[in-house]
Amino acid sequence: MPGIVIVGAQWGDEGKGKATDLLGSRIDYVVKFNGGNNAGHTVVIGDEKYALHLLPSGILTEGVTPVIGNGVVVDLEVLFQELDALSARGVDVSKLRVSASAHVITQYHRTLDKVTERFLGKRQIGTTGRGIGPAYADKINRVGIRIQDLYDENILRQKVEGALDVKNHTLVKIYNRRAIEVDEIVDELLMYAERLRPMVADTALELHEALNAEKIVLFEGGQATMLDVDHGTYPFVTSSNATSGGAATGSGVAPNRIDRVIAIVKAYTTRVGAGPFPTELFDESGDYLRETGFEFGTTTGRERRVGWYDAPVARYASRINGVTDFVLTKLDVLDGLDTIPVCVAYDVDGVRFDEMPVNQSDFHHATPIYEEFPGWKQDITGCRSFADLPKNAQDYVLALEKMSGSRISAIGVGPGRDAIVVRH
Ligand code: 2SA
Ligand code: GDP
Ligand code: MG
Repeated sequence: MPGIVIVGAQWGDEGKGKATDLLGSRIDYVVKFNGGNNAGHTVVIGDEKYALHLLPSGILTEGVTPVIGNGVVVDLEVLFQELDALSARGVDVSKLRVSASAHVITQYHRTLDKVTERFLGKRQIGTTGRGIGPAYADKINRVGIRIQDLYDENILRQKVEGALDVKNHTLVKIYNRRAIEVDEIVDELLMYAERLRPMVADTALELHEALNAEKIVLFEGGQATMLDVDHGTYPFVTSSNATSGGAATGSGVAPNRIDRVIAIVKAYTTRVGAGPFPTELFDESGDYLRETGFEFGTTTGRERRVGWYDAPVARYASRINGVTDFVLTKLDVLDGLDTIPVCVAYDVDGVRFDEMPVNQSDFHHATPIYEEFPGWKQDITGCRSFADLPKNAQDYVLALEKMSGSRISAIGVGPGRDAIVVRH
């Protein structure tokens, strides 16, 4: 099984970073295929806590070659900050490969992200403000700057001129901001070019050759299924394909080379930013989940919205991604609860929906239909096998598995690297 994809099944922060790190010892390459430094993956190794944004989590495992694929948008300042910070902590970052076809995020993307959000007022998406959407918009508009452009100053200048043409007009006339100088951007990008040069590669070719040589390649998805620009809760989504299909387009590896799709799903649900969230809680159960699960953004520190497990969302993720295995995380967070409601279907204006409604307004009106499960009221953080888990916790997992459409192969019982129950 040389090609493995990891994706988030819900709205992100399911614990993908930890799952990637766990598989790390068996893999040769970890590829980030979408998003940029909007991601926030926390990995806890012993007493050390690492928060990764732009770099793939696999960088923490010795011997693994981390790859930033063509589908990623790269903020070079952030890239070098993260590399320096990891180096200073003794992590070997020398193997990093960066696709020559990945796009860069520049100052004007960050500015546009922030001013557009302010301009949207009540219709705000709640972006991370990292310039992700505007960088992908440029890519699709064919005015993006790619890593390879940094190595021909003439071309770079022409492309930056092209990119700023309409943007300066918008910045000055609509947003009342100053125009951005071409030189400012060219100089900023060229400043990083030489340091970056040895990492720049035809990563699609390198991965193809690696797979031919029977190497194991892990594709690490950023954000999650419900934030996917095509399959998520549009327009309240990120601007890339966070589902398993994105692993192919965002890396240049063909879909038929992908053998396993692992989706990470939390034992409850969280969401950051705006958009529909049927099982959202506004009461003390919500406070309990947020505090016990420490649900605050890894990138922005924002408080995450919290709610109960939503089985139609998990089933949808299973179908859209072709999930072969689920990793259920944060089961331990439910330890203190008397009963645990699970959303099994939705009521939309009197009509029952067992599957995710395709129409946005139906999903906005969806009220969860709950089934209640008894809690186990016991600390499970020390459990290391399925049989160690209390009966009620086992039943909860088995019920979720039945409703969610794919096998639950592993269960997270704490933040640490070893706090996991693997089901054989
Ligand atoms: P953007 O910045 O354009 O990608 O924002 C668009 C939407 O995507 C959501 N989004 C995220 N949701 C959860 N986690 C993310 N990463 C960080 C983390 C978030 C943080 O791991 O904690 O620190 O705030 C992430 N990145 C993007 C975002 O909330 C918008 O709804
Ligand atoms: P990602 O974006 O999917 O990589 O997830 P984040 O790192 O943003 O958020 C997941 C958080 O949950 C991190 O702080 C992890 O350390 C933590 N975590 C992961 N798995 C578990 C688990 O099974 N139990 C508990 N209590 N925490 C976990
Ligand atoms: Mg995260």
